[in-house]
Amino acid sequence: MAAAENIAVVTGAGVSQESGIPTFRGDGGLWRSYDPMKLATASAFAEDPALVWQWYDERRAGMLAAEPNAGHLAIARMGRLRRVSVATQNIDGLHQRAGSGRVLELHGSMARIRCSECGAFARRGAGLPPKCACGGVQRPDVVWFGEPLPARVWKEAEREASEADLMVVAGTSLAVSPANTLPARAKSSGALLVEVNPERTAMSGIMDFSVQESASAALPRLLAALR
Ligand code: BJW
Ligand code: ZN
Repeated sequence: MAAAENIAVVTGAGVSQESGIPTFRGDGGLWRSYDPMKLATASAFAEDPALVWQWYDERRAGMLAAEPNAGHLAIARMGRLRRVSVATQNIDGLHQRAGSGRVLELHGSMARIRCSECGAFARRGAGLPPKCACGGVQRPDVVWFGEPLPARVWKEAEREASEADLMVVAGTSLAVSPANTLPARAKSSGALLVEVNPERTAMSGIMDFSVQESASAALPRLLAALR
């Protein structure tokens, strides 16, 4: 690991769990009595945009109140020792707030809002659901099931995975594609794969090392190993 020059980090909801942000799957994976897997879809939004907005409003409040944890900070510090990219599935902005420079937001950001009709990025309009100046309904600039990832961001993430000599996969169940194809891509280009997750995942089998610990415990130790 210490010999690695290019490090591609891939993260998911688990890295923010210790900042108090609930993960999608597993414990605490329900919002009121709704299944987030059903809310994070374009069809849920089309059916009941106000409900989906309430979910995002609550989560945004939690994300703004949260602070980066020792895991986010360790990843940011890796960026001072090596060339590091962070492809995150999270929309919470905590990697950037921790100081990571090259963050690829695969599933968008809760900080941006765009119109579902004309595509304009704007401040949040009035009402629930909020409306754009064109009269269209505004939506969070995030990626729901069935929607493509932002093309440029995805291309960059693929390139980083192919060029990495070490990939660190932290806090993701790797249940969602295409983000979950990045480890196999890195491995086929010769990267060492290290997973940080208290649980085994669908892809623990292809990892060179599975560190079964929380992000805030394991990532500072990986940082120390690079020093
Ligand atoms: C800790 C920890 C600690 C806990 N420390 N670890 C069949 C039908 C329909 C679609 C599909 C299908 N089969 C495949 C698909 C494609 C689909 C998909 O993958 N579905 C699967 C569920 C089956 N994917 C898509 O639709 C994607 N788009 C796509 O494929 O487009 C193709 C296309 C091309 C051209 C035109 C049109 C389309 C889009 C996926 C978008 C996912 N969106 C969400 C919401 C984002 C916005 C938001 O946040 O609200 O992304 S869903 C949700 O899952 C969110 C997450 O980013 C994503 C991944 O979850 P993540 O981060 O892995 O979290 P968890 O909760 O699953 O795991 C947490 C982990 O942390 C666990 O393992 C814990 O153990 C661990 N943990 N505490 C470290 N302290
Ligand atoms: Zn509009």
